[in-house]
Amino acid sequence: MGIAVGLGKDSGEDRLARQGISRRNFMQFCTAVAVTMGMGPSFASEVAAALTGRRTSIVYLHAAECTGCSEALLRTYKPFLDTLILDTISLDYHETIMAAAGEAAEAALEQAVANPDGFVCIVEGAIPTAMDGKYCYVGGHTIYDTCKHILPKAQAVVCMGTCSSYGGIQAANPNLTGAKGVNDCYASLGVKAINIPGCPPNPLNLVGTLVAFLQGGKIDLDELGRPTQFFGQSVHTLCERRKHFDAGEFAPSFNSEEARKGWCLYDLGCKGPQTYNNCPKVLFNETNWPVRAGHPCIGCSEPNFWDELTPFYQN
Ligand code: FSX
Ligand code: SF4
Ligand code: F3S
Repeated sequence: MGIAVGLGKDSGEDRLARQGISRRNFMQFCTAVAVTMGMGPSFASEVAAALTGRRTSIVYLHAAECTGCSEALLRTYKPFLDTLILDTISLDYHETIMAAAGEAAEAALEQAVANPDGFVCIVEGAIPTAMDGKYCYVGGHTIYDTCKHILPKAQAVVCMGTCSSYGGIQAANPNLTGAKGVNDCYASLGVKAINIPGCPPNPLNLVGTLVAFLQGGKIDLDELGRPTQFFGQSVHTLCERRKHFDAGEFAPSFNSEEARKGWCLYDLGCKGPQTYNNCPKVLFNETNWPVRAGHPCIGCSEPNFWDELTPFYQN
């Protein structure tokens, strides 16, 4: 299977080859993205074309968070997702992984935002709004102000994780910092962020969203701002333990033979029926997902799950 575009000088494929990513591995990854997007494997060549075409400038901002979202993005078992991301997009500003620091980092941000070809802004973490946003300063500015200036200029804003999407744990009761999600904070400025919730979110949902953006198609969002192609079905609908739920077979404890045999974890607190995400289909690191590993879904991609879906466990 060939890569349709970007084969000129310093093409995406050249850049990947320099990083030791074979075409075979790359196409395997593109197939995983295609399947995540709900398309057949033949769509992989279009994913490859999108990822190896023009390098889109990305400004990646960190607000109030645990950085687990970036960890999920960079700690994939296939060695190449981080390389792929860094080499197929132009990650012009990312506070946790860029080499620049201090004034050089500030200059990198200004330069990226002034890019005449535009930029996509990814936000990770909630926006503290109490006390004029003083709970989160980066480079001498509150993240509230930084986002206020930058997000309206972006071609697209993507929220990576539940915190930037809806506030996450920072917004949990009593929410002393007044933490909010991006759309809650900036909708009045015309910002309409695409939300990729999950704590952490699945990196393939982010890559799939970027591919859809690069292809220029319309991204259908649900009423919570989530792309329906990734968040249109409940965890419960996609769950491999579902046949046991339907048969009334519920594991009595985490350590039971029934839990090991794959019986449903509903009686142990599983929130799969209230949670919309594609974890059972996409898996993390193409390896596993919470319920298969014997852990109930805690609803980590739903707004207010820390307050509304607790206690996470019943026993
Ligand atoms: Fe939130 Fe991301 Fe959870 Fe953590 O930064 S979605 S606390 S995994 O890392 O923002
Ligand atoms: Fe639904 Fe959870 Fe049972 Fe799976 S384990 S079938 S998601 S209740
Ligand atoms: Fe989160 Fe539930 Fe998936 S806890 S990772 S949405 S299985």
